[in-house]
Amino acid sequence: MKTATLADRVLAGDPRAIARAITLIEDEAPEGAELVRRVFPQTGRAYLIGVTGPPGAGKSTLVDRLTAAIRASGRTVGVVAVDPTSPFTGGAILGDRVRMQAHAGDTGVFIRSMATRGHLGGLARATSEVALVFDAAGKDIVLIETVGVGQDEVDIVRTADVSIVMIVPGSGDEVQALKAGIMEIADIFVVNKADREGADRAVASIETLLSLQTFAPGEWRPPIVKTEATTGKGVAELLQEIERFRGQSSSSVTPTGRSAGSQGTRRRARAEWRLREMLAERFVRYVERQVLGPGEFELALDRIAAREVDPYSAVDEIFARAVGHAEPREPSSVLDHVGIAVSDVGQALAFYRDALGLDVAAPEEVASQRVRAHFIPAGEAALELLEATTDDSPIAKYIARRGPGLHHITLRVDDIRAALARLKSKGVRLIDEAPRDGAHGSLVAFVHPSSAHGVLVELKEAGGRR
Ligand SMILES: Nc1nc2c(ncn2[C@@H]2O[C@H](COP(=O)(O)OP(=O)(O)OP(=O)(O)O)[C@@H](O)[C@H]2O)c(=O)[nH]1
Ligand SMILES: [Mg+2]
Repeated sequence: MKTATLADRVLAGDPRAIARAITLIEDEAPEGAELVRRVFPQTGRAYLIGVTGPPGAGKSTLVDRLTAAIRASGRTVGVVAVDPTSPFTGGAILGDRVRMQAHAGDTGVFIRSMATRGHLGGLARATSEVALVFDAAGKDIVLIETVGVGQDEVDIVRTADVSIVMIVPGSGDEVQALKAGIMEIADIFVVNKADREGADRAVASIETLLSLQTFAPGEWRPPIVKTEATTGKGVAELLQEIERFRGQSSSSVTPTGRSAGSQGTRRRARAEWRLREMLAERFVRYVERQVLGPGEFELALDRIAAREVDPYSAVDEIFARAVGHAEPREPSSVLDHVGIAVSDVGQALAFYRDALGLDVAAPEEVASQRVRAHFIPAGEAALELLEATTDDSPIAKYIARRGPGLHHITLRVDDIRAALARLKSKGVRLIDEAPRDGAHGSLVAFVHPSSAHGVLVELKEAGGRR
């Protein structure tokens, strides 16, 4: 009943209810979850703008400027800043007060900082839930400010409707941003503190990085906007680019990869990330409380630390106890076909086709190998009769050395590169270190018979997937 009232008040845009709701979410209180459940159907209207960049880049200053500019256009704003400030200095709260004063008396703006403490991996979720509350409360635009360090922060910004990556001149940040993998998430670059020396150099270095990529016609190419957040210079232009991106992404229906993903794609990504995280958390909590006895989790940690058990086996065991059976394993490789070298194809066909009654497909000439291959489907797999077409064919040489018979077996794998890497790490001798092109767009590679107990093993990744 209480939550119902709170939800109603949030939906009505009551600032005190919004503040209360955010606190519940921050505290990871069950009422917070209940509230999200209630308001969720009323959300999906707000536009999320993520701003990230190195500490002190001027994110808060810029977000303030954007807030004022957006307010000037008559729209309402919610701001959530994920503040890296130590919880002990109370910097986040202090910052809020200062910032709130700038918009004092304006009920169209709500600003809230979240300390990074206490959200073990749940920071991204907590932030997205705060955004949901703003959305439910009718805020048109939600601005999210995070420092661009750590996966959580990057995730937060990545799944915003538009991601703004901020860089400041002359501190080598351009390179740092690249390292942090932040470059890829930028829909718009901002070079802030443009009043400083080196702003054009920073723009040029981003340009250089962009020029290394190809953009399809019509694909969004991240623009670079120079700003001076302290004076507000460039903010109008930034807002224009945001609107331009919004226009383009809401109209594009097909996700074409990088940054050009439509708004729907972003929202789906946000939903996926939220669902996965919540599911994982719920499952782990269930395991800890319902499956494991008191102290068992800690015991498992001790045993792993002492190398008495490896983490994979520990997970296997706990998983099996939780769901009542072991996780069914996907077969990592399946038999595709068995290659048989034949010296007299007429006699071979007389046996396989006429005596055994198998169907033989029309032969296929493989010029590069100087062989003719007759495929004989046999259940899930097939037999492949290999007939030399010239005297110097590998099959002719094989028969001369060892006589007709089993030539190779072919195993189909999901990911041939991963399979080769695994084999190599186990000291297996490979004929092909890298896959080469096989028939029908497949990729193939051979394992040396000396490592496969006298059998030539071919690995094959079926074509058509990449
Ligand atoms: N010269 C100059 N200083 C700026 C500009 N923008 C912001 N600053 C200053 O840079 C400092 C940091 O600004 P903030 O907005 O707090 O930076 P931030 O990125 O939010 O910092 P954290 O949240 O602590 O990571 C402040 O002293 C700002 O006044 C600018 O365009 N030019
Ligand atoms: Mg800040």
